Amino acid sequence: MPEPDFAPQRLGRAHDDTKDRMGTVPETPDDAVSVQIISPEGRYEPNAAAEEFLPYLERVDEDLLRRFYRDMVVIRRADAEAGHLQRQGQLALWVPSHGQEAAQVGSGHAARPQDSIFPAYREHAVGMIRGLDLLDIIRMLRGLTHGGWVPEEVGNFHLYTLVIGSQTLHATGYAMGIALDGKSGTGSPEEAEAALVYFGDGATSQGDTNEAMIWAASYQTPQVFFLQNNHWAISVPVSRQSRTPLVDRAAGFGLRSTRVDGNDVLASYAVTAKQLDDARAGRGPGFIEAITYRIGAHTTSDDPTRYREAEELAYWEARDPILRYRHHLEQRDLADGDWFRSVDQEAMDLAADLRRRTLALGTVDVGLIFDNVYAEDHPVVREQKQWLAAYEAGFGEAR
Ligand SMILES: Cc1ncc(C[n+]2csc(CCOP(=O)(O)OP(=O)(O)O)c2C)c(N)n1
Ligand SMILES: [Mg+2]
Repeated sequence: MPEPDFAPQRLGRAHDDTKDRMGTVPETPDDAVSVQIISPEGRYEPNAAAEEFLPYLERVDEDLLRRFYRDMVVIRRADAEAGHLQRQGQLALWVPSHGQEAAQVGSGHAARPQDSIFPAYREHAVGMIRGLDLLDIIRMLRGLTHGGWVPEEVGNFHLYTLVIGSQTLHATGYAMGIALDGKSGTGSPEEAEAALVYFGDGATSQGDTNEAMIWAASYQTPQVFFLQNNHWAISVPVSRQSRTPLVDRAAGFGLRSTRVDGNDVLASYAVTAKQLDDARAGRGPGFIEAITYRIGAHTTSDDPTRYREAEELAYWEARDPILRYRHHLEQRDLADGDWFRSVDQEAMDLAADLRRRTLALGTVDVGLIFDNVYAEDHPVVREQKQWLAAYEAGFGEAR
């Protein structure tokens, strides 16, 4: 069968808006194989690359198999609700995770409670799995808090990092600390610690990310780099970012690497579980490239119709990770219509609760951005604060 036009690594070329000015993006040779356990139709059909990861599925009981589905549905609904709230003026920004649920839910569940997770800004599902109240993300994107949450209180899920790739350095530094404290490389995997860091295809072009991988390899840190290749860095396609499949770069750093079908929740789980256990056991850092797709806009400030084709979107919508996994549960007789309906209801209830609590959050005290500039009163800052107060007052009560 000929390779489809929208196969991984071929994406975006037609609408790369830098093409005319910067030269045509050359073909990226791509013979890297992705670990796949569930077929696109939902059948249990592990490919040869999946073999070494299958024992890790023995940890997944039927409840967890259903939980994967529940988490994907709930987060998709919550994500949509937050997008609506932004459109209704309740949030300054929202960062959609639609399409990336399997990559996040599989890997998020593979981490152990003692592990530390370093997200970028799109990992809402991982945060939820670690115990984060999604309202904390909303509070941040409403401008009510600069940070968001206390990692130790939410399963060591660290703060969202908008500076692309910088969380990879935080994770590597943290993982060096784990090693220096003797909390990895010894004892059982049930107790040893590791760090798991999420980043995007665009982040692989950042100096920070490359430095983090070099340090990780140099000091054999107990950590896993989890790259979600969603094919776009805002409007720049992944084909512009690399002449080789991104997974192939890992070997150059000396990292154990695996490419996984990121829309296959079981594969995402199994690959991450093995990589994390290897890291904990002192076998050094690992690298996972999860092939997935950003179905939505980059953020609510972005309009993807300006730079990508409808056909490309349709190709990936037909490979929806949730529908695929639903077929899988049905084929294994693990869930019936009532159960699927109860999950939909739970997702709707959670979204309604998020909306209710968002509307009760109150407004930002804009004066704070001035008060926190200097320790003491400053005439220019005072003048700016007064100007803004007068401007705001100009909107009257309607505001
Ligand atoms: C250091 C830095 N440079 C540029 C930006 C602007 N920026 C925000 S998101 C983004 C694209 C990131 O793409 P990717 O790493 O693939 O992650 P994705 O958004 O696709 O999840 C850019 C360039 C930034 N936030 N930080
Ligand atoms: Mg990306």
